[in-house]
Amino acid sequence: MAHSDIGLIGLAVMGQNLALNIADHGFPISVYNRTASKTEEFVAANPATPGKLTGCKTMAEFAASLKKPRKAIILVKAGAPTDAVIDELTKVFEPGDIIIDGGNANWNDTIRREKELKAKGFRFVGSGVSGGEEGARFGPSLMPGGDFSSWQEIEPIWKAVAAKVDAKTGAELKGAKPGKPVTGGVPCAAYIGENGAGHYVKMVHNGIEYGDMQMICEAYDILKGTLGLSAREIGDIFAEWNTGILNSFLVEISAEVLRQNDPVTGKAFVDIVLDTAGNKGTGLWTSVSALDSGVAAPTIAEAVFARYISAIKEERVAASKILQGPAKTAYTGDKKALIDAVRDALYCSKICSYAQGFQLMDAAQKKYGWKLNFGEIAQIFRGGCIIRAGFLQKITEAYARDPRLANLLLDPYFTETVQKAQANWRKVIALAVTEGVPVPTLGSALAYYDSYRTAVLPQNLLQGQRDYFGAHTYERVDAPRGKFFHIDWLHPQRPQLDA
Ligand code: NBP
Repeated sequence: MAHSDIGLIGLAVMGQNLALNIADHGFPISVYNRTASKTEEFVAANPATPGKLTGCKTMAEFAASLKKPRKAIILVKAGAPTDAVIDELTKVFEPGDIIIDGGNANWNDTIRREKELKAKGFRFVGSGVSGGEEGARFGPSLMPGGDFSSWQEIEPIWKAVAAKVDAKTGAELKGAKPGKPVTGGVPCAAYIGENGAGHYVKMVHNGIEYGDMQMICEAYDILKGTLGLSAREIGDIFAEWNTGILNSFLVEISAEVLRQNDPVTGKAFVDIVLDTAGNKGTGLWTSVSALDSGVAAPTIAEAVFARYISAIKEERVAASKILQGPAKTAYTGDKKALIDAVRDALYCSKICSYAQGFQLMDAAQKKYGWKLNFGEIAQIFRGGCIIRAGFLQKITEAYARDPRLANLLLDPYFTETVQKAQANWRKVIALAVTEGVPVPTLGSALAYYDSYRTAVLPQNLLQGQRDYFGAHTYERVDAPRGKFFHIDWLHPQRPQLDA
């Protein structure tokens, strides 16, 4: 029997599409699903893929069908199901074989699994897979982390199936069809780092995605709330923005969603969608990681909170009958100028949100000893994934200019862009606040920018408060950093050096 190059476990949406993508690139692949009927149906529905699809009824059959060292991708629900599948694989695999988790695992789980599997002689890769169903089918963004020798084994497959971008412009190469994948270009797949690095970067990608989505929603809300524009009119504005610096998958699909009519009532589709958002937890993980790491990522966290507050619909409806906002006023200024200002506010806020995400990854690499290549990470985000956007090329270029850039805002391109656009950004936030339109992410991004660019923040007073009630000590502007003082608040004329 001819052996498969690789195997895949878990034939739900992601697994089926990734398996077909791998097979389309000519790699023979074995597939296994806990519910065997799904395997049979899947193989029967795809009889003539360029790389042979082999359906397996048992784990033992699956292991026996693979070339050695065996490679298996797990695409099942994250958490306990992934542990269960790993456990079963270790019973049929041999030391040296490679187990790859392509699910949305928490990076801490990936670090734990890698350690446990290494002790048993297995190699483990935690690979972020971004792009949803379509990305998995025609080119996802892939963020593998783990043992480097495993990466060398899977690299040809990862680079073949990943999305591709133009080497110069960074634009995604499109047009893949079943059996006809795109060729050429730079693959959106690169080794990220050891153990949990791939899943960590994928998680931050998702946190950034939360921020992008919410910021676009706030831009829509401002245009609706201040100019009274219809969903279709805002859709047209977004479609135009998508041809410029805001060019991105999320702006593109937002335009389409806004221009869509509800098939039942004929009304604008968004006007019949209930305004309560769910989440699957990766934005929460990103925010918790930021808080744990002592990194300011307020825009990403605000995007998570915005979903939470949206979810308490009944409470908000009740509150809306009690709590008054400002009286609505008709906008009397230049409408075109305001639309341009909202575009600028969105772009500046996006820069701040990404600056936060990249600072978070920087803190993680220091904590875990990873060596992250931020220019390459921005390049990987350019194709296949949900946050793909023209502006990521600017990030790649910024890190090419300075791989140790402390904050994206300090790169000359971003410094100048925000400098030029900040008057518009401030005008939009001021208008939103005056009109009572909530802008948690756009507003927090501006507060982040103002905090980051401010040499003296009011935390001098805060340290005074802390020293007063808790003897937490303070540093002085006229003493070296690291020397701590305390005032005896009962006799405040006698400052003391804290021992
Ligand atoms: P799901 O996350 O819905 O998982 C369904 C699969 O898990 C089925 O194949 C199911 O088998 C299998 N499974 C479960 Br549940 N418990 C199992 C167990 N104890 N042992 C063996 N198999 C088990 O699938 P998905 O939406 O395709 O996502 C797969 C992974 O990819 C997840 O980690 C997800 O977070 C991640 N991801 C998803 C997306 C997306 O857009 N959906 C994007 C990026 C990453 P069964 O058929 O026997 O029930």
